[in-house]
Amino acid sequence: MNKTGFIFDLDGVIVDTAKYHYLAWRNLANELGFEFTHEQNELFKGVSRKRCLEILLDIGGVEATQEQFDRWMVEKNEDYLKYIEKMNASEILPDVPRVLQFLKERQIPIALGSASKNARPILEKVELLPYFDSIVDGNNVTKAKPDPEVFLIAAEQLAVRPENSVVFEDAVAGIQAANAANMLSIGIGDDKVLSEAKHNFKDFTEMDDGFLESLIQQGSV
Ligand code: B16
Ligand code: MG
Repeated sequence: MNKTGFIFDLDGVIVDTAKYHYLAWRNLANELGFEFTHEQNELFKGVSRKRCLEILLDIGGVEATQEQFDRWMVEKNEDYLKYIEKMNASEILPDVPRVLQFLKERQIPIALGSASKNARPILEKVELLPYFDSIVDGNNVTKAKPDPEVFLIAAEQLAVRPENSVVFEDAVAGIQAANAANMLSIGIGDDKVLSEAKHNFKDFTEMDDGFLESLIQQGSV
């Protein structure tokens, strides 16, 4: 019998840290003399910090030396961490604890698969860390989503096969990574944006226990 494993993205699936990333990137853009809009922030979802800064500097038409680039990466993250510091369990997205609890009660292995290098402190802040059997984040990968690396490592750590893994993702690159890993991709958010996902939900409130049970069964044959 093959076990099913569940892999959760962090930002946009478990918590909405995109708003804090936005504030920190906007502060940096303003300091460099240009505007950064909510719409532009959409391009940053699921994208590594380094790639985000490259895109930001492109938007502003700013050329940076390596030393400036490195300094702005640190500056943005220090600013972001000031917002994260104030987070608590009230910021968990709707019904995430119900789903985690449902899986935990059935002893289903659970991993995090995130691009963020701040994943662990965020999970600690919102008191969800104990649910996770494995954390794979920006500190453990060499290739960013849509490369499947992050999810393949997560499945390996859970000792489940990729084809028996379920991935919850809010970013196009994340859905592509899950599909490339031969996992079952579930889009959380706008189904038009996440049209490559196998299933789509606006959020976890739309996902009932029967559906979760069917996901568990898909790997256990
Ligand atoms: P950090 P996810 C991603 O998280 C965010 O969506 C993305 O906007 C961010 O740039 C990236 O993490 C890196 O985050 O600066 O904290 O290392 O959606 O993959 O959980
Ligand atoms: Mg995300």
